[in-house]
Amino acid sequence: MAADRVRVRGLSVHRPIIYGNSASVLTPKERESAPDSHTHRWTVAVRSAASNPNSDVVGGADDLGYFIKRVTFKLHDTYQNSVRNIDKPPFEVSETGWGEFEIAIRISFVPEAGEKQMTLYHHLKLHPWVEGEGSGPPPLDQAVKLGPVHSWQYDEVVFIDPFQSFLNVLTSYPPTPLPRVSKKPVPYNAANPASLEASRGGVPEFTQAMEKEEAERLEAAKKAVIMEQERLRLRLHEREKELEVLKQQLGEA
Ligand code: SLL
Repeated sequence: MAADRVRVRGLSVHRPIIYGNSASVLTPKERESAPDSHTHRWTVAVRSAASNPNSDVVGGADDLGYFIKRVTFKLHDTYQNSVRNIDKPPFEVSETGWGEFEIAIRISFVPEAGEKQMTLYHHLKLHPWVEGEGSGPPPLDQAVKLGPVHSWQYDEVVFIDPFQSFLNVLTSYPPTPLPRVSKKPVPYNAANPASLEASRGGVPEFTQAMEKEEAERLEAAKKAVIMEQERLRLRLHEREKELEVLKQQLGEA
């Protein structure tokens, strides 16, 4: 085996990413050139989690091309060429449309990584969050005032026991650190109407605090799953006992 195909055991290297979308209502002028039913312009993307401090873009401070070879976005079948392969950064697709749908995002890694593809799912979000369930999205004229909608998810690509050669690549591209504290504490679903400052140009940021919150959410979800499992196990047990009793009764009848 070539020396560089040796795995460095016991080591894992992670790279923070975000995936999701931003969306805004088409201006009257844009609507003239867009297909009739289209109401929104949107961009779905996979980016580095850290944002460029001098830009409004969510995430994307680092170019991920050193470990991502291709990102495939599978759009709704109502789109022409619904499978979009993006082979270089920025790994994103911009479109116009009228509806929300689930987008499968497949990340293929550079061959040196020796990693399998990874698939993420994102629900394209066009409409601002509104208070109260079942109230539906606000009308477009209101949505315009709320500003762009952002729906982003933080994640980490983890390379476990990386090849020595790939580890060298990874270490030569250290990720831009996430800010310790948010300069402008704006929730990342910046379209939350409760946070109007978000729509006045605040840029949602991913911070170490948010990373921690995400870990806590995962931990809580894990606990909930275990409890649910236990509950179902008990119920199954009870039903099995009931079944036994019924079988016996049948036998006696
Ligand atoms: C819905 N399940 O019914 C969703 C589907 C599809 C959205 C949404 C563009 C289509 C085109 C478009 O917005 N598709 O280009 O004609 O709400």
